[in-house]
Amino acid sequence: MKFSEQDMEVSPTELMNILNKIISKHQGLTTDGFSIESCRSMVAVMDSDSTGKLGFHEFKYLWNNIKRWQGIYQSHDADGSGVICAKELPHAFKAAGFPLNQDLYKMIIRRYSDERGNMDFDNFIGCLVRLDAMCRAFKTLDKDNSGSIELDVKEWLQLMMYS
Ligand SMILES: [Ca+2]
Ligand SMILES: [Ca+2]
Ligand SMILES: [Ca+2]
Repeated sequence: MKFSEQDMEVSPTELMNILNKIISKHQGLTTDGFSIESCRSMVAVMDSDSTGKLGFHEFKYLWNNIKRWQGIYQSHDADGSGVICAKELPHAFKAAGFPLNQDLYKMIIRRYSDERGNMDFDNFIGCLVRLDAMCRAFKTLDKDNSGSIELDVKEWLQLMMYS
C-alpha cells in the first residue's frame, strides 16, 4: 500500500476500513474484525498532535508496528490455533518488547482475551497499540528518568480520557 504525505489524515473509520481490508486477505489470523471503538481508541492514543486523525508520521509509526506485531503474532501462535492463548502471550509480548510481570499479563488477558484466555488478532493489536503508547507517554512525562511520575488530576484525565 502506498501513502503520500500530503493527503494523509486517517480518521478512525478510515483506519477501521484499512485494517479490516488487510486482515481479510490474511489467513491464519483469527479475528472478529476491528471495531470502530477499538479504532477510535487507537487513533486517540496515537494522535500526539491532537488533530483527531492520524497524520502521515503517526500513521506510519502505527503501520510499521502493526506489520511487526503481525509477524510476532503468527510466529508465537505456537499451536497454530490462530489465536494467542494465555501460555503463548508472555512470549509474544516479550518479543514485542514488553517484558511484563505475571500480574500485568493476567490483567491484560482479563481485559483483552476471551473467557478461555484466547486473544484474537484485532485485540492483540489494540492491546499492543495502547501498551506502546502508554509506555511512550510515561517516558515523556518522566523527564528526569527516575522511573516514576507525578500527575495532577487534569494531566491524569487528559491521559486517561483521550485513549
Ligand atoms: Ca477481536
Ligand atoms: Ca494527529
Ligand atoms: Ca495459539
